[in-house]
Amino acid sequence: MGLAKYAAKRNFRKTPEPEGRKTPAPGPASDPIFVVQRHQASRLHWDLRLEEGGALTSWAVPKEPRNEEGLRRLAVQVEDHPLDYAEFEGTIPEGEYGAGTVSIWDRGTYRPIERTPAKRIVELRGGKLSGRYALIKLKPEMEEDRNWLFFKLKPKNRPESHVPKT
Ligand SMILES: [Mn+2]
Repeated sequence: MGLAKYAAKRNFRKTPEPEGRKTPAPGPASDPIFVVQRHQASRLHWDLRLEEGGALTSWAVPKEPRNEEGLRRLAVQVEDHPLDYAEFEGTIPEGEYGAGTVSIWDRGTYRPIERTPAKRIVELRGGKLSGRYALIKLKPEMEEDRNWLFFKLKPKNRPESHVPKT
């Protein structure tokens, strides 16, 4: 998606949000990160962001995400954010895009399991969210449709559970 939309929506003389110019160099073979930011804007929501290809692919989740299998949350894809947005906490002033308070609700690394234009399967390793999660686009045939579902998957049977006890 690129970061042009992110920059176009914001006036960096007025918002404390990162401009996203610097690209933090990750260590060798480091796992990608994820963050969930609680955003008390005109409507409270949680912003889920996954590091993908040098930026943060982002979804706004209107209800608090839960670490509970099968509990589905609507997740509306929004513009990609720069990587350093993962560190951002603060107040976006009144009148600016996304005006309100942003705080980090959860963060960690994740393991990408599956990635298509309409699907993500990830193993999140956060403080609140941990385990395998799915993001599924509701209308994959409609490129402009932004609605996805976000939910936790049941854990896979461990291979050792099939080994007969001796
Ligand atoms: Mn937001």
